[in-house]
Amino acid sequence: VEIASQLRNAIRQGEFSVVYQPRMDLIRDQLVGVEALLRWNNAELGIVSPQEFIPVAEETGLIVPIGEWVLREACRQAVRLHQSSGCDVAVAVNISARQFRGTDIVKTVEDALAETGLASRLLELELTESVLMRDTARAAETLQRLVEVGVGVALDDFGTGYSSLGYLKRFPLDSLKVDRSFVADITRDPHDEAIVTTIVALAHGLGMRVVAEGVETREQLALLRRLQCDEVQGYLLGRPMSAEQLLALLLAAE
Ligand code: G
Ligand code: G
Ligand code: MN
Ligand code: NA
Repeated sequence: VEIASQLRNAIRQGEFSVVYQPRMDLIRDQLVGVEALLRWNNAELGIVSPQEFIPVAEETGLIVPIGEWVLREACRQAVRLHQSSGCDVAVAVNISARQFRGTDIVKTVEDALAETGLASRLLELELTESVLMRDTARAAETLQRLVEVGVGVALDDFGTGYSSLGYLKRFPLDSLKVDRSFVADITRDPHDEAIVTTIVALAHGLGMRVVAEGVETREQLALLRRLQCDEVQGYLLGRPMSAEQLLALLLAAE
C-alpha cells in the first residue's frame, strides 16, 4: 500500500535510475552486452529492491509507464555509450507480463528506437517463460514482429518456469538465459551440471545462444566454458553499475 502510493509519483520525482550489468562473450572474451536493471530510491522508503516493487507495479498497472521509462532511458544511455566508446554493446531490457500482453509492445519499442536513434540490433528484450507460455499463439506473433523490427529476444530465468519444448521451437528467440539457481552449485552438484549441459544442447540444436547468469567464481566460469556456454553474466564479471562506470570500463578495456 505504502509502496504503491510512493510508486505513483516516482517517475515524476526522478527517483528511478538504471544500472547495467555486463555480459561477456566467452569466445571473443569481450563485453558484448549489458542488462539494464531498475533501481528506486524513495525519500521515505529509502532504496527499495525491484523484487519488492516490481510485483506491486505489475498489480497496479504502474509497470506500464515505468517500463516505458526504463526502455527509453536504457536506449538513450546505449546511444551515448556507443558514441563515446565506439563499442557495439547491446542493452537488454526486462519486459514484464503486463507490458508484453497488455500494451502494444512492438509500437513502444519502435517509438523508443526512433526517439533515441538507437540501432535496433543494439536492443534486446528479456522475457520470462511465464510471459510467453500464457497465450502462445499471440506471443509467437508478437515475437515475430519484434524480430522484424530487428531487436533481439532472450528467454530469461530459463529452467524455472513451464516452457513447453514444442512451443520453444516455434518462438524466434536469440538466446536462453540459464537461471542462476542452476549455476550457484554447478561445480559441486552433478545434477546442475547435467541440467546446464542439456540446456546448452537444446539451445544450440534450436539455433539459440546460451547465457549463464549468476556466475560468481572462476571455477564456475571454467566449467561453463567447458560446457560451451556462449556468454556469462554475474558478479565475477561485474556488478550492476551506473552508465558512467560502464563507459569507464569500456574505455579501460580498449
Ligand atoms: O536488479 P535485481 O537483481 O535486484 O533484480 C531483481 C528482479 O527485478 C529481477 O528478476 C529482475 O529481472 C527484475 N527487474 C529489474 N529491473 C527490471 C525492469 O526494469 N523491469 C522489469 N520488469 N523487471 C526488472
Ligand atoms: O531475473 P533477472 O535475471 O533479471 O535477475 C537479475 C538479478 O540477478 C539482479 O537483481 C542482479 O542484481 C542479480 N544478480 C546478477 N548477478 C548475480 C550474481 O552473480 N549472483 C547473484 N546472487 N545475483 C546476481
Ligand atoms: Mn533479466
Ligand atoms: Na534471470
